[in-house]
Amino acid sequence: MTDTLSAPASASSAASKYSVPQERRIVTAIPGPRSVELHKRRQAVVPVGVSSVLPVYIARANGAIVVDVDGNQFIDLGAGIGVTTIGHTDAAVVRAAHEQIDDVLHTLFTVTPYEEYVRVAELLAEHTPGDFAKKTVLINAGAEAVENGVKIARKYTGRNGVAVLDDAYHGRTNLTMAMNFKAAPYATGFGPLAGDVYRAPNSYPYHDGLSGADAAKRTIAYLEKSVGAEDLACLVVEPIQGEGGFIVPADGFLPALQEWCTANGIVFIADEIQSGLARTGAWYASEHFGLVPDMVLSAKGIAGGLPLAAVTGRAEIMDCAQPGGLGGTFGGNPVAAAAAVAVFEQIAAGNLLAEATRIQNTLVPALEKLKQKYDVIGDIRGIGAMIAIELVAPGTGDTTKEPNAAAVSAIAAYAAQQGVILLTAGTYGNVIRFLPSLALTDELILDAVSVVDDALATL
Ligand code: PLZ
Repeated sequence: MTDTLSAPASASSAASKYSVPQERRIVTAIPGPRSVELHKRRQAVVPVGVSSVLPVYIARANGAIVVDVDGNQFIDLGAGIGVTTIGHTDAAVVRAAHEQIDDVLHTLFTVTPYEEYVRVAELLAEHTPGDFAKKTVLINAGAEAVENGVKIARKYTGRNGVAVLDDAYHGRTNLTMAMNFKAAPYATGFGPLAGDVYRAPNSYPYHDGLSGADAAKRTIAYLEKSVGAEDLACLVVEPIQGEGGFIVPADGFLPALQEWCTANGIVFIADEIQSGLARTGAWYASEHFGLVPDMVLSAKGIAGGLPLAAVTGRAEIMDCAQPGGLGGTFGGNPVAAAAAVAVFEQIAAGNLLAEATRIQNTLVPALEKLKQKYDVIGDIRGIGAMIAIELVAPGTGDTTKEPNAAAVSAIAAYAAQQGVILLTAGTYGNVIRFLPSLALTDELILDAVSVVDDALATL
């Protein structure tokens, strides 16, 4: 267990607490010689299906900076796809994990339990939206949280149907690959896919121009016609879609869907695996939309980089599963759970929700300036430390908004050479997402945006 806290992790106020200087520094070609060597070894023993965005091999990471084996320092605007939300190797998280390692590494909670699991469940009950009794099952990864959420919703409702939205991403397991919008690369050739999954139209304001109410009407009409509410166990939504390209739905869209779910006995599940845990300036992004989901799925940032995921839901729903029906060998591992407790404590003690808002307030105006200069930037959107730009073909921003995936690839490649790690996203691969850790200083934000500016200028 974590006991005492160190100084709060306020990024802007205490730069000196970092063990790695918070600056980018490129000292070799990218990738450097040692990375090239490691990549050769990897290619002999790791299948091509496991690809890497940038084949630089990382030796150390701290705050918002990763250091590769050749000594290059990168500004990390991906945070391991939204995992190291409170910063790489946050001191309090590392200390909590170390202490736990000395005490006990594993018992299996379903054989002989331990306090850390219970504490994480208490913290999730406290910080997920909704003022009612909640219970949590801990598992290892996001996809497993989705699997468990669906399985519990099916048992609770006695129904089979699972509704998801266009542009959604929910994982790489058999059920979740059927829930993703994109077949390639996630499902191509990996069938047969799970049945009883129904995909419905989304709210994507930049492209559909619909109000939230109209978009919800369309989604609901589609589901009522193509499945029927009485056959749906759950509707699973990402409050802000992650892999889909940080799509923020129009106001009122999600609350209307939730209202329809409640009226029809459908479990409303918020997949907050990417959007949750302080990412958007709230504990959970659902709060921005006034949503109180029946079930909330957490993973990624919850344990500061250790593997942990959670399904938190209304007690009466969660308790429908029979004893022995939920679990798994490593679910809620003591070290991961102790790290998660420290993450929750650091977010509260360091007022880190405000850091996400600070990042938005620095990053968005800087991107707006780029949008004035370059007409390939069609849209800037997102909340907190979850901001994206959508790139369109020149001259189409006010008309057809043609996806410009080539520009995205060129910008990401250029940025990597200059020491900035950028993640791409979007159904058409034409979105750059800024998903940094909350430790990212304003100085680093402006430095990274200047690199993106240069990249755009070279297009
Ligand atoms: N739900 C909303 O974002 C994971 C995928 C990385 P796991 N997104 C990153 C990759 O290429 O595999 C994600 C998500 C949302 C579910 C998941 C799945 O979480 O921990 O990767 O299983």
